[in-house]
Order: sequence, then C-alpha cells, then structure tokens
Amino acid sequence: MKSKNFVYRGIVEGFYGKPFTHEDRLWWIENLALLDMNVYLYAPKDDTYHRQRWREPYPQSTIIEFEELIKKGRELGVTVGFAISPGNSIIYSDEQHRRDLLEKFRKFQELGSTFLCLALDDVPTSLQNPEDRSAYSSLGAAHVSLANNLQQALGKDGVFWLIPTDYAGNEATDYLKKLGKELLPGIEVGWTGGTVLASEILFKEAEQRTELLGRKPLIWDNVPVADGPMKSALHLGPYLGRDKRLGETVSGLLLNPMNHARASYITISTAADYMKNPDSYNAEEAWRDAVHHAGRGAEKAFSVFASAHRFGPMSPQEREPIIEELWNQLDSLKEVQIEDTSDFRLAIEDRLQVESTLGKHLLDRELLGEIKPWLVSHHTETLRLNTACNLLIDSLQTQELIELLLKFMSFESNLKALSLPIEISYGPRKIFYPQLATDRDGIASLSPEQVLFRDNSLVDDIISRIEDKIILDLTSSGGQNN
Ligand code: LTM
Repeated sequence: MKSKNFVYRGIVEGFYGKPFTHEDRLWWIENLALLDMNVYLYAPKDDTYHRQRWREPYPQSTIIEFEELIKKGRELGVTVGFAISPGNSIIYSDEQHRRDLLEKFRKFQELGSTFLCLALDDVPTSLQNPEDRSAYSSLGAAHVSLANNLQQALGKDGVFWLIPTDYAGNEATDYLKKLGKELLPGIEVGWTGGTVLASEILFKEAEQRTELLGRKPLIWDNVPVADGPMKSALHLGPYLGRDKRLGETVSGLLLNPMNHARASYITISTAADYMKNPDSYNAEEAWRDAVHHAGRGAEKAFSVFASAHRFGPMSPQEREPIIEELWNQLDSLKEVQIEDTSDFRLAIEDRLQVESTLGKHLLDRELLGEIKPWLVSHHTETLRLNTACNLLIDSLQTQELIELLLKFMSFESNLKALSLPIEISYGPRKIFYPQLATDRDGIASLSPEQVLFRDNSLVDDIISRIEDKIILDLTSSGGQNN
C-alpha cells in the first residue's frame, strides 16, 4: 500500500562522526526504493564542505560521486538531496557570503538535485556579528531573510527545507513565531519532536507545531542515530512511539541513521512499515521481518543478537526481553531446583554461540564489520552471565558451605578477569542522551525526557541478584547448606 500522508519518506545522513561511504549511500538508495521511501538527504555534520568550509566548492571527485547518487536515485524513484550548514561562520548580511551559498546550492541543482536544505541546527542561537546585529532585529529575522532569498533565487520547482535553530521542543519561541509569519509558504521546516531524540511524537504536539509554523513540519527524526555521547550504543530496536495520525499533520519523516549504515536498516525498515499504514503497523512483526532480512544466512543468531540491542530513546526499558523474562520466572520461585534453571541456561548457551555463528554465516559482511565491537561486548557480557548462572547451579548442588565459599571466591575472580566492555549490550551501565530543548530564544535547556541512564545493565542486575542469594546462603545457614 502506498503511503497516503507522508509525502517525504526517507533518511537524512545528518549525524556527527564518520560519514557514510559512497557505497553505503548507493546501498541505501537501493534499499529506500525497496522500502517505498523516496528521499535521501546528504547532510553529514563532519563533511567539512558541508559545514566548516561551506563557502568552498566540493572537489571534482566528490561531485562525480554526487552525480552518481542523483542518477541512481532518479532511476529508482528516490530524490537525492543536499544540505549546507553555514551557520557557524556566515555573516547573514554579507552579500558575498550569500552569493557563495547560492552558488553552492546551484551546483547541486546543476547536477540534477531537486531537494535542497539549509541546515541551521547546532549553530549560535543569537547574532554573533556586529554588522548582523545592526542589519537584523533577531536571529529569526536573519534566517527568514536568508531562507526566503535562497528559495526565490533557486526557484520553486524543487523542495527547499530549512532546519531552524529552534528545531526541538514544543515551545512557541519568538524565533519560531517569526518563521511562521514571514517564511515563504513553499519552504519546508524541520522539527525533531518534543526533544532532540523523541521517545514519542504525539499528534497534538505536531498539530501545534503546524499551527505555529503555518505549515506542516517535515520531521527530522533522530532515530536510530547514536553519535556523540551515544556512540557506545547500537540501536537495533523497532520504530516506536509515533502517533498513528501523525501523517495528517506533518509533510514527512526523514530518519537520521547511526554511523553504521547497514545496522540502521532495522529501525528504518520498521519506520517504512509504519509510514505505509500507521493504523495496522505492528512494531514486533515489522521488527522480526527487518531482523530476518538483515540477518540473512544466520537469521536466528542475528535475531538473538539484535534482541540484546533494542535499548534506545524510543525503548528505554528494553534490555533483552527473552533473558529478562526467563530470569524473572526463575527469580520469582521460592525455592529453585536444578531443573528450573534449564531454559535460562540454554538461552545463555545459545547466546554464547552468536559471535562465532554470525562470523561464519552472516551474508552481509559489511554489517558484520559494523557490529563487530558489539559482538565482542555481547559475548563478554554473555560470558559474565554464564559465569553467574554456573554459580547459581553450583550453589544448588553444593552441600558444604566451605565448598560454596570457595566457588564464590573463584567466581568473583573470574568475573574480574572479564573486563567490562565499553560498548553496550543487554542495556547500559551508563549513557547520556543529549536531550536538549531550546525552550526560549537563546536559552538551551534539557527536556523532561530521561537524559542519563545509569546502572541499567540486565547482566549486572542478574549477577547482583545471584551474588545476593549466595551471600545470604553463606551468612544465614549457620554452617549448613540446604
Ligand atoms: O537533530 C538535528 C537537527 N541536529 C543534530 C544531529 O545532527 C545529530 O545527529 C543529532 C543526534 O546527536 N542531534 C542533533 O541535534
């Protein structure tokens, strides 16, 4: 079924850190087409020609690649767009700066692109230059003038998308009011939802933003991105928390991937399903399909691996549903018998095979390369879990307390030998999500979303519970086990 509401569906390569490779981009354009998505926007923050050296033309070798992307997109029905982010150094009132910017955009048009974006996110929130301060009454006035000017000069045939400096939050700032009143009606405006990495985007919030901007926002959705302080996370969860009626009041949804092109497929593919039909969207079914597709050659092992990496801004409760459920069943028993531990033990054994099975059989070797650090963390954390599970089983079989004490001592030293991974598997020990919301002009503040997740590792929780149980055995049984 074709999407009725979301005019623009796709991705914005808009993260910090190492940009995608040219091959990644070609791969994504093909996959967007297969997912019935229609936009690929090039906006990598750490491409110096996109941001720092925005006045300089792209080198010819890059231009050739851009041409190829546009051509491939045209063949497959995917519009390849380009963003420039001049806000850190532009003098808005400087005619030469404006001409340079227009030139840079015109080059993309010459190459055949019909989707251009002026990205003014993460730049100073007030006018920095004395000439600008005398030319404009506010940052909003400067941005309206620049964007209107560019859109008029570039013509109305293509899409022109402005990412405003107040791109996150629900506050009706003076800056946004100005944009709403004075921006030319054909200009699309970006919004990331109630915060930078929105756990949910409600219909009412989007409707308010539509009213404020005088047009439907085009959402820059910061999932599954994991840049900056989130780099230790691998966001493999499904697309969640977006209102069923969102399509009525936004012009589209472009998702910002992780630096890992292939691994981002899971969330993006489920988002494509959501956009096809939000009413019938089933996140779990879509997730299973996406994981099955990405994990070709080693479907079961990949699904087990992906289950331990569902934690993210849209699913902050998720650590590893199967292990968590099996553990809760075991933990709820008054007296644990050896046979009660078998499902839990088997699930851990399954997980111990994941790294080598994927290494041998996963067909997508690029994906394998991307997830390598998390294969290591997944394996190490599973070994820790396994060590704790063995201790639990030992404790059920050990009659002599001295024997149990020795086993406990050796368990603690074995655990120490398994150093704690930096990458996150089975939920985070600590991670900071930069949930900024510009609530008022020039003043940045944290949004009410949870920003810091601490002590949220399922493996640590399980180990602690098993340790507590053994210590209780050792201290309360007065010399007699059982
Ligand atoms: O979200 C926007 C509009 N800008 C930046 C992105 O470039 C960045 O990838 C994400 C996640 O860190 N946050 C932003 O604010």
